[in-house]
Amino acid sequence: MNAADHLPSEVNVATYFVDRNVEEGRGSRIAFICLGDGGTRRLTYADVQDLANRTGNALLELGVELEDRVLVLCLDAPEFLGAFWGAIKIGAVPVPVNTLMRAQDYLYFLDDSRAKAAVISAPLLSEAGPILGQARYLRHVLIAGGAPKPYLSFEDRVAKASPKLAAAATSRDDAAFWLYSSGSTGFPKGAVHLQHDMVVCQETYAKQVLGIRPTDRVYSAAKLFFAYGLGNAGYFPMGVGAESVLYPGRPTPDGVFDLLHRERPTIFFGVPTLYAGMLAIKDAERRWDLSSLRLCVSAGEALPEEIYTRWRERFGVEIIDGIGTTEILHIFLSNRPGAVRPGSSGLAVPGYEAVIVDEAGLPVPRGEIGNLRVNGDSTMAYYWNKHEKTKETLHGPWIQTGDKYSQDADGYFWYAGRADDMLKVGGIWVSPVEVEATLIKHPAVLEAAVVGQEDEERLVKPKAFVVLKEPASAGPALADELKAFVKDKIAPYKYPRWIEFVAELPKTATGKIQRFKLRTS
Ligand code: 3UK
Repeated sequence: MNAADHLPSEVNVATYFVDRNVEEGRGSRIAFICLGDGGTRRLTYADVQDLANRTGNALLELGVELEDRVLVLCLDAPEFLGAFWGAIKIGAVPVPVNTLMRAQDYLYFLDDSRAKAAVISAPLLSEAGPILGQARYLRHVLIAGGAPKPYLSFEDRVAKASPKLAAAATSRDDAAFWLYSSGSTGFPKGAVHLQHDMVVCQETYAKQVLGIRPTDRVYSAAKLFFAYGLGNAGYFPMGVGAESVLYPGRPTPDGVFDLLHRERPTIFFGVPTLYAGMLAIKDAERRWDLSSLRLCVSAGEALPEEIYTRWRERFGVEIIDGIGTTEILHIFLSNRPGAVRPGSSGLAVPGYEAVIVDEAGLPVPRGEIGNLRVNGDSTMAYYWNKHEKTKETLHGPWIQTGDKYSQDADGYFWYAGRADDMLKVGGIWVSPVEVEATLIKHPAVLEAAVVGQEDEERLVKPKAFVVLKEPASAGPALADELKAFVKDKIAPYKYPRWIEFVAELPKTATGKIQRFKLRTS
């Protein structure tokens, strides 16, 4: 799908996803069911419009202007919706960021994006608070859910702001929002998405693969700050006036079963690690009623065939595996409901083309492994301030995803690993280089190499090979200490699940660690 053929040149995407629901008579329908410690809050489509308008006006009053970035460090709660859609409606650019990161990561996001304002959920302030004073361009911080001094209260500002707001006259090709994507080396890259990108994902994957409709109620365990969750729980249901259940807490297997049982969604979006964790619960199919589900979706990393089969046997519903990236915004290769080829990533989503190319960019013969390239109109415009990375990634209308793939005789795509050393752990990026750099900070460690290793569910987790300064100190106690050390220093999900002490690491003649020699899977 080419957005230019479907959208007028002047578009503000908040009008499409927020205002249109009210204009078309869906104002009194439920849009979001926001679960939380203080009870459940239901927002109608009119409430979402009111919240977006007021938040947009509150940002305008603080001096946020067209094209200014607004950091969105929010849980899956109303403030995310207000900040995201309010910023877009005034032509500013929301930048949702991962709520599992550490203070130094937030300082980088703030300085790299030059965000003038930030909206932060109160529980995340303990991590981000210490660096807010150091951010060079940040002028205003709105805290939702209780603002300690000197911060502004999101709720107070929003309550006082006008509920009337005309959308800024942005073009179809103006920046609408950014999402950060991590690489194996260097800092995360801000993928700049345009006003039309969410509309493209809505019209292609959401409508044509999921067949999303107004009677659906969705729940996504992947949070709104991920490109995956933003579509699943945010703009997909909004695009058709459906309902979305938002839960601000951590999605544990038990907790998710409870939620599915109680809230009765029709579509559930998860990641393979979560499906594996849920399958590990004995008698789950007798303890919880999942009969409301018409579809389950998996993305973030490849879904092993075994998980697909066991889930269908026990819960009677299929898991549709599809691959998406932050740069392409959502899923572009996917299985189809009723026509799943277990273990594969399926076929190209209508509106996208995919090819597998060699190192010279030429198509490889059918059946051979090569680099995946995708052509579709939801692809980012570029990486912010990362011109070289942009050129390596974008090739005219095509984007190289960094994945190795092959295609079978029927055209199905099969994942064959990454072209770089990056790991997907529970659907979230882990850079081996960052974990190694952290391990080396421990006084006992001389050198470290981190690779992916499959666990008993065939899902990849980080494993560290460590050379000690004093080899005699090797043992389970030191291994535990190193794991805790990494958890304390960087985002905890990145810690190595296994540590193997070795005498030396395989290296090239120039001293570069050969991670591929340490990989067993
Ligand atoms: C890997 C998969 C095999 C692959 C995402 C759905 O995961 C998303 O975006 P990210 O930018 O990561 C992208 C990378 O993750 N991957 C994702 N899904 C699969 N590998 N099978 C899969 N089904 O390496 C890809 O390049 O975090 C997922 C929707 C939107 C997204 N952004």
